[in-house]
Amino acid sequence: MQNQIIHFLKNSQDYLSGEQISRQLNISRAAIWKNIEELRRDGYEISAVPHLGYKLNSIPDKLLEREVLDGLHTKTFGRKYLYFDSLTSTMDYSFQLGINGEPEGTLVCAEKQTRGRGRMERVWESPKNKGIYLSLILRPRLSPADVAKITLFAAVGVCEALRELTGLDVQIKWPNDLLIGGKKVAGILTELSAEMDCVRFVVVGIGVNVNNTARHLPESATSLRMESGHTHARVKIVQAMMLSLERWYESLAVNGFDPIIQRWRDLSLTLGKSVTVGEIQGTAVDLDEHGGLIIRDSAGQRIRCMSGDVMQE
Ligand code: BT5
Repeated sequence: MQNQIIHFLKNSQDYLSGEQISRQLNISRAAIWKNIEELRRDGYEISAVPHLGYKLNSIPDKLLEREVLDGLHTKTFGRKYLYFDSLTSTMDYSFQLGINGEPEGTLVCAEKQTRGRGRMERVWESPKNKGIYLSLILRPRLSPADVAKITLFAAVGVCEALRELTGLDVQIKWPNDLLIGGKKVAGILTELSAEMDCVRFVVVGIGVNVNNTARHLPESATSLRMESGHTHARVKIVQAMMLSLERWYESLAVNGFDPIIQRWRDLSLTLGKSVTVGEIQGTAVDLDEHGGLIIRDSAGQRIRCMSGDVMQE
């Protein structure tokens, strides 16, 4: 009912009388009032003037389910949406959902994380209402050895969505960083539950710095706001990321991994650069068919890395 009331109010330039709403939705004036109160508690600013009715003045800057689903053009990704004011980490919550059999495409989102994490239990700064912190459950038909592909697929999907929506030059640093001007704007974390030869489910965690200021970020990081000079609607970014991810995921099932690798190469900040990954030093020359990074060392040998932190020029 609240969704319908908000829908009416959004589509009305002027005041909408209680009588109009009541007639269209077939509910009492008292019920309208009760729902309006609940919407206000969610943060919608709605003015009520006697004899005129209701008017929507502002929508809260929150990733509420009704806002994310309104304008989400996916088939499955994000259609089941679980929203929290605060979680320790969207990864922990989603992993439990995965174990409980939650379907592919289920999306978990939190306004802040108290123990947001990166790889190897590193901290992911997750200040309230500033960034996007979400986890998506997938059930790909992949062997555990191929799970690096999921990180690359997600990097391509998120990178494209951010580029299209903001016009900023977002690039991918192997394997899981998205950078603008050499600073990290988003990170991806892939965790899986698997048996010997098949993946049960994967949780793809995505953190994007959207409206953060430098005060809320490590020095090596940036945000969409810091790069563009203005704030961004986080709801639109979640919607665009889900659509882009779903398209690339469908492509992965139908066309295999090659189109993703090709797109990854275009968006890559790593290929062609001098890099160091652990003990290995050389030039990053390509990705292999499993998503590993191929480095050519000074002796001309091609070495494959499947994980690690890349230090690059
Ligand atoms: C990542 O790890 O880049 C993966 C980050 C994934 C975060 C999402 S948020 C939703 C979901 N729930 C979670 O708990 N996690 C996922 P890694 O490559 O290990 O990078 C971590 C490093 O990035 C840290 O050690 C810091 O140096 C830096 N860092 C921390 N917070 C950052 C931020 N907000 N922006 C940019 N860099 C950050």
